[in-house]
Amino acid sequence: MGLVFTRLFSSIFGDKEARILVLGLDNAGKTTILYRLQMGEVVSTIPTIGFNVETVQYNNIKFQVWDLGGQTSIRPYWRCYFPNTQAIIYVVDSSDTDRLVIAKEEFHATLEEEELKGAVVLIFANKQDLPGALDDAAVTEALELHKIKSRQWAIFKTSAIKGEGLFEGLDWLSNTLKSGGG
Ligand SMILES: Nc1nc2c(ncn2[C@@H]2O[C@H](COP(=O)(O)OP(=O)(O)OP(=O)(O)O)[C@@H](O)[C@H]2O)c(=O)[nH]1
Ligand SMILES: [Mg+2]
Repeated sequence: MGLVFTRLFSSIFGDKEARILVLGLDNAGKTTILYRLQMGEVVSTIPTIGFNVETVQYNNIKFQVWDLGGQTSIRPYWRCYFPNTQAIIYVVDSSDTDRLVIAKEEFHATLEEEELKGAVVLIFANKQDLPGALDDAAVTEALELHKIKSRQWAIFKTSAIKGEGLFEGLDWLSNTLKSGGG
C-alpha cells in the first residue's frame, strides 16, 4: 500500500526513481564519487568490503546509488545486486594504465549478464587530475567501448577530488532514463 502510494505520488509529481550500481576495480574512486554526489564533499575512504548505498536526488530523479567494493575477491558478489538495475556507473582510474585491461575484461563480463541487459551505462574516466591520466578518447579505446551493442552509453572525464564531470554525467543519465532508457 505504502509503495503503491509512493509510486502514484511520484508519477503525478514527476519524480522518477532509479536504481544505479557503481562498479569498477578497487581504488577507482567509486566511494569518493558516491559521497561527492551525495554530500558535495570529499570524504576520506577506506576500501569497501560490501557496499554503501545512498539516495541522491537530482533532476527530478531519486537515484538509489549502490557503491560496491571492487577488490578481486569481492567482485563475484556484484551479481547479487544486479536485479532491477536501471543504470551502471562504471568507474575507471584513468591513471592506472597497468590495470586497464582488467578493467575492460570486468566491464564486458558484467555487460553480458542477463539481468543487466536493459541497463544504460555511464563510464567515468576518473582521476583526471593525476599526471598521466588517459583522456576520454583513450579510455574509450582501452575499454573497447565501440563493442557495446544495443545499449545506450556515454563516457565523461571526471575528478572526484576536484568535483569535475560528475554532474555532467548525472545529467546525461537523468535525460537518458527520462526518455525511456534503462
Ligand atoms: N587524485 C585523485 N584521487 C582520487 C580521485 N577519486 C578517488 N581518489 C582517491 O583514490 C583512492 C580510492 O578511492 P575510493 O573511492 O575509496 O575507491 P573505491 O573505488 O571505492 O575502492 P574500493 O572500495 O576498494 O572498490 C582514495 O585515496 C581517493 O581519495 C580523483 O578523482 N583523483
Ligand atoms: Mg569503495
